[in-house]
Amino acid sequence: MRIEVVTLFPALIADALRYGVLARAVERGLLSVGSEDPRAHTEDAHRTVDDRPYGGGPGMVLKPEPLCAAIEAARRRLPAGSVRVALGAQGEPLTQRRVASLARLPGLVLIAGRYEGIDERVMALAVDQEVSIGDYVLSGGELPALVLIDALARLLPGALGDERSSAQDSFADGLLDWPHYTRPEVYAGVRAPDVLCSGDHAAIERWRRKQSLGRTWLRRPDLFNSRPLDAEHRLLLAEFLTEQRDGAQR
Ligand code: 9D3
Repeated sequence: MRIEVVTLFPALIADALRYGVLARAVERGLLSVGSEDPRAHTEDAHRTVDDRPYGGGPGMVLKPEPLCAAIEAARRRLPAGSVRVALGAQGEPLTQRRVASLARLPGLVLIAGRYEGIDERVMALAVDQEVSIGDYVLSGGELPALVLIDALARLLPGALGDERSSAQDSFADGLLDWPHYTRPEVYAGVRAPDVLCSGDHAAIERWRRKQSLGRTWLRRPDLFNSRPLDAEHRLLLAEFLTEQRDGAQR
């Protein structure tokens, strides 16, 4: 997959690609990420990329001309069928479903906004979709672009190595992860659950599914809105809640 990031801070993008799964995906040729700086497309002496909002008010707005020129320059480096995605607080929420759908594309232009935002005519003329990473206020679209790139890279075949599969991820099946433990068996006076040390793989799998369901029920009940519980899940959840209550009394 080819990605071009339109950003006033290209170094921020390049630095983040030097670590972990992202670095490996780039090294293996599964992912390539370039950037395009709107400032390189200015023509005035001050290299102006922003201006005061029509109608007044605080903050600045990204000017259309340099931004559109940068988006076009980025797009010319990408294959046909590439999509332009702006990262913006007014966008549709980023979900695993959207990540999976974007991961099938040959190329993406990611447009990171700064200041109060992007001139709306750019949104209409040069952007295909706008995506937000959640309901909190950030200072620009670069970190959200990196969040999206990270989530995309994990879905590219070969990016994770053989031992892990993105199909096993939390959210891939709509539930939170189960709790994880490693050695020592007793830490700070707390034992790891016996079942995990038992070698009984069926029992371990059942325990993990129960924990996943229970945690999702307690922490993210909203995830069940689009995923009704079947009879087996209801049984596991009832067990979880009973064990939890008994544990709390001890
Ligand atoms: C007057 C209100 N504005 C400032 C408080 C709204 C506003 C403008 C620009 C809020 C955030 C931003 C910059 N944010 C992003 O570019 C952004 C973002 C975010 O803030 N939250 C979640 N996802 C994203 S994606 C891009």
